Amino acid sequence: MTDSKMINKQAKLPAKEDFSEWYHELLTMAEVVDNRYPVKGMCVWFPFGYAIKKNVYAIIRELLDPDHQETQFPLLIPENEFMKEAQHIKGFEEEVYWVTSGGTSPLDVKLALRPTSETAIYPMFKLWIRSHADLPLRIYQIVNTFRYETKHTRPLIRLREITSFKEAHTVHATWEEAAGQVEVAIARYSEFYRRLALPFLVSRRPSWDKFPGADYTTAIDVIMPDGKTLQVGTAHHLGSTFAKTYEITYEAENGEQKLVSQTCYGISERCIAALISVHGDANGLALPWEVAPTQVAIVPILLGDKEKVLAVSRQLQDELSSARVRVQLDTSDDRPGAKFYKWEMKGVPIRLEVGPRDIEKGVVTLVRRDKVKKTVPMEGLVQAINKEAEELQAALFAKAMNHHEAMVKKVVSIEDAKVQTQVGVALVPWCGSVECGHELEDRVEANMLGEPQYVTFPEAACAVCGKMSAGRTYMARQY
Ligand code: 5CA
Ligand code: ZN
Repeated sequence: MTDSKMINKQAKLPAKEDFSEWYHELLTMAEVVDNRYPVKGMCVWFPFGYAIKKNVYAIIRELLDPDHQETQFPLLIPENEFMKEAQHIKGFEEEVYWVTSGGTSPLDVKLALRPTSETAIYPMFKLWIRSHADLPLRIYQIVNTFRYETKHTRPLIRLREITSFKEAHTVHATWEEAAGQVEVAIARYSEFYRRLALPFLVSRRPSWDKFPGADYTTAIDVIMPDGKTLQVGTAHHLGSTFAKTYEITYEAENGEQKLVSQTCYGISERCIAALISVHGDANGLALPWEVAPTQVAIVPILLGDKEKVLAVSRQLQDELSSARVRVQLDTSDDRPGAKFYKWEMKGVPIRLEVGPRDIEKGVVTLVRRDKVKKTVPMEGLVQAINKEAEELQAALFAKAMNHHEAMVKKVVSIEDAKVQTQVGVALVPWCGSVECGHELEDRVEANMLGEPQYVTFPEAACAVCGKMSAGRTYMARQY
């Protein structure tokens, strides 16, 4: 099923140290996405990659569904609605694809392909929201969006068609309540990335890098193997900017008409880019149990009584699938070595090898994707596998966390920040002024991710002006 004949299986993966090449090759060899589609910035999901995506987005849905409603809005946005919010237009106008004709007839009103859906959704919010009883309102959709990106495009990382844009939009009676929702969003995203065993940074983007139209933006970044950061989620406090533009008001309990406060927060398939990049290794993908399309691969070692080996393998397969484990029995003609290689490439968390001698002893050989190898009794196999899956999750996280921690260094000067951002993330004392911020970015030649959230620091001298403050900023080269 996942063993398609689309790709040459003999090829060897480049070293992970050559991150960019490794990443591109791996996406093809493991059959995640095919980048050969003849439109720049648009990729095809292989069925196997799509299965990973479904499992990953099932977690997002599970985390949002208790208090958000899933919905779907149209892809096309009329020019007059799109052009209403000035800051938003300024942020996106160079990135919008336009539909200008229907067949051979020019359209009266041009239609934008959504780069994100504020301007599609908020005119409808105006119609939906009447009174305080309609608030808070929390919706989300998972859709494709289009951005005419001019920076170098990369599969899953910088796309012109983002196929899996999860955007949540919430509406509140007060600014404070909306601020609380931003915290909720970050908490949900944090839980999401923990379940993917991925460490991350949370920071408040500097004012010049916030979402167009937002009061502020809080972002989540993952540190990639090459030390550059990937923004894998953002939550924006929109204040009443869009409420003013789209006249979204509600009747308060005292009868007064008031402007709403809003938030929006988004995640794209960049989360899968991070998952692949952080956990993958020289042998291919390494997928956390929860998102692996195949969780256990059984490889029969066909020596001696082959029928017996196959029969026992099938029995184990049945036992595992009745325990809701996603299991595949590999009965292809490949030699065992080729099968091991293939399942490792696909990131399968656990491989079971079943041979005649094991059967005699009532055991199987269990090999985890992190190379831990054990002999386990067939009796109680399901429990043993669940335990190994948990340990593997912890091991993946610990390995990722080691890398993450090694990648972040505190520095005191611009020179040290410059050195550190060549290899990772620098934590730099910053007084918080816009002037010092710009000067930092210019002289360090890296981006400011902004102020770390949920941590405090002792006073230190701003790396630019020397003023003492408790302020800090992360700096990094960004994808
Ligand atoms: N409306 C808001 C919140 S839904 C919004 O559009 N925010 S955003 O512009 O920050 O995008 C949300 C997330 O999508 C980003 O944090 C980033 O992780 C991801 N993203 C943005 N542009 C791209 C792109 N070209 N390709 C892949 N992912 C992208
Ligand atoms: Zn300063």
